[in-house]
Amino acid sequence: MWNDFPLLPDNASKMGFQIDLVWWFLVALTVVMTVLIFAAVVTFVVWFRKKNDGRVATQIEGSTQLELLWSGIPLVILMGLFGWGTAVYVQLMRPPADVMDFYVVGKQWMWKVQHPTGQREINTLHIPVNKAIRLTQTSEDVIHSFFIPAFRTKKDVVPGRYTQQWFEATKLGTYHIFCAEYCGTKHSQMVGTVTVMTQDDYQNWLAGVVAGESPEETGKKLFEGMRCVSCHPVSDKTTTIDGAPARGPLLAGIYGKEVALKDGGKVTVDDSYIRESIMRPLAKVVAGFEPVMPTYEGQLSEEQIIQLASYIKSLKGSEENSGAADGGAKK
Ligand SMILES: [Cu+2]
Repeated sequence: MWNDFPLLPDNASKMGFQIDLVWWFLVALTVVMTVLIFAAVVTFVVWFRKKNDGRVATQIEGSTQLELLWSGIPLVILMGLFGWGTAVYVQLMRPPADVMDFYVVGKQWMWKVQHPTGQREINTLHIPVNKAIRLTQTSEDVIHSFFIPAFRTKKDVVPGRYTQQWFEATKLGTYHIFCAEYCGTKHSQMVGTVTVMTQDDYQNWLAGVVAGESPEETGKKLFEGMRCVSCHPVSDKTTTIDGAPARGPLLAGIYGKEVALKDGGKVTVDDSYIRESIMRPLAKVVAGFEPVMPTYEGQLSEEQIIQLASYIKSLKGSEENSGAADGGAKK
């Protein structure tokens, strides 16, 4: 019967054990301290109960040794815990280089997922085992939170920005996806499953789903359809496809680089910056260009913005020209 109510959910991810260890240590520390404190309270209540035996209270002036001891020991334990927790957190924030990029869009009340190869699914997520998976997530309406208890990962899904989380499943099986941020009347039904498959099964699964286009391919079409190409060069040229001088920065090879801004600041080109530049182009104008780009707010869905960003990410610049877009800022 107790197996029906496990203390912790299944642990099916690479980081799960380390996260659990920190958690168990915290629980154990809390239990030990609580027991010690309550034992002391009860003992002293009984031991020092007022008795009519004529004893007079003595004044105690404090003890430097004791003070040092009961400040020093907790300091060491808590700083250790801080260092340990930080080390695990840093790993959780830094996916390995060969990570697979999935996109998640939350909306009331469903999860829309797109695979790197273009397949889409709703409220289910199929992934290969022993492969690092990164989710880039955003919301079409309110704040949601994408939570896979078995992987010990959870990250808020926020409208107007991208959040990311990564995990590597280590155990085949099907696990719960929950929305962990109250998001309206059907919040409790905003659930799904993640299915961890062998590499072969995953390939078969992909083959069985109508792939559609990859985010990059759709992004390319959008980029041309929305006439982004009439201002932004996409190959290593300083002119647009029409041969006119570029009114916007060269996009080839720009992803992941730091660019200098008109106002003297700097920004690293990532999905968030691309999103901001599409929706609020005047917020951070690249040095050397005029603030002439119109906003595309209301004209693109979150999925389309993700597709545009994936396309821009896929544009590789050649070495000698890759500094042209960023005014020579460091690579
Ligand atoms: Cu939700």
